[in-house]
Amino acid sequence: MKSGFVAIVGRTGVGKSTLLNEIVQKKVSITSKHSNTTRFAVKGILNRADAQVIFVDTPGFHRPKTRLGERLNSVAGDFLGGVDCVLFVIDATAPIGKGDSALAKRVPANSICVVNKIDRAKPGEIVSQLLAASKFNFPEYFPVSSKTGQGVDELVDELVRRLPDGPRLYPVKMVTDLDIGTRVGELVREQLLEMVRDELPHSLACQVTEWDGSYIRCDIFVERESQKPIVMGAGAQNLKLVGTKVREVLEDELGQSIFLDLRVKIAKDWQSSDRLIDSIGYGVGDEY
Ligand SMILES: Nc1nc2c(ncn2[C@@H]2O[C@H](COP(=O)(O)OP(=O)(O)OP(=O)(O)O)[C@@H](O)[C@H]2O)c(=O)[nH]1
Ligand SMILES: [Mg+2]
Repeated sequence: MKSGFVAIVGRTGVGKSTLLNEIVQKKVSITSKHSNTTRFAVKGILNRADAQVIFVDTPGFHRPKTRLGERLNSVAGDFLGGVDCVLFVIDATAPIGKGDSALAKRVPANSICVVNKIDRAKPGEIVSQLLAASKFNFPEYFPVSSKTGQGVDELVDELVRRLPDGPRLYPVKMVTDLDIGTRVGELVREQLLEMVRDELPHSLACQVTEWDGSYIRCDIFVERESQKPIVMGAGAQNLKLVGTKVREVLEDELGQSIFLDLRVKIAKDWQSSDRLIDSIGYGVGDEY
């Protein structure tokens, strides 16, 4: 039996959370086309007959513009060491940038470089990207698609080979460490992220504040009064749509009917306030 921790790090938007979900075959970490989607470390646990691998999805590295951004980078920085293996993820469809190169210098020398999104790249482009990434001198490179699953099994097999002998560290049925309340807040945020654009994705925060039997109240925070009607949509249609979609997922998962009460509130400029970021629970490092 082998067991251990694997951190997934990389620039924002390269597909770290999508990769984690593909590996554990469940949406444990939300994804979106916007930058800085992941706001805290999310564990996804893969149980195999021969191994338990605890993956830690991290916020994407980026040039921070807010206090939240600084804290997200810092959380991701916490996972560059102290784990059994680091997956350094880059995007096959975007040029390797300064951010990738800076991060490549910070990850352990034995990290595995994952070139993701190969479903969107031509074979020649994948080869060029692998060649370009070879300057980082990692011992191994895996081209994968987190969307189609191509190459993912090979990557996981190699990770298992690398892990030390050890017992399972988490119950075999556990797929994530996220408590259900946090998960509901994240599912609501993921649905909202599908509907909004410009600066709004960054201004959104979701938090479950009450859970009583089948009643769940989730507060949706925006930073300014003007953002409130955009999030709600005409006749609160956005909230209705979000509520329906999240309820479907939850009822399926929990096997009971639920009532999801979504309320939009203002937490003025919360991204710049340590106190508000703390109270929502983002940008917090995790003990593993
Ligand atoms: N075509 C394609 N799209 C992908 C793949 N992996 C991720 N994506 C898309 O890329 C976007 C970003 O994916 P995420 O998984 O949220 O990226 P992330 O690295 O976790 O981003 P942060 O949490 O902001 O750091 C989403 O629109 C995904 O659907 C892939 O293998 N192929
Ligand atoms: Mg993510």
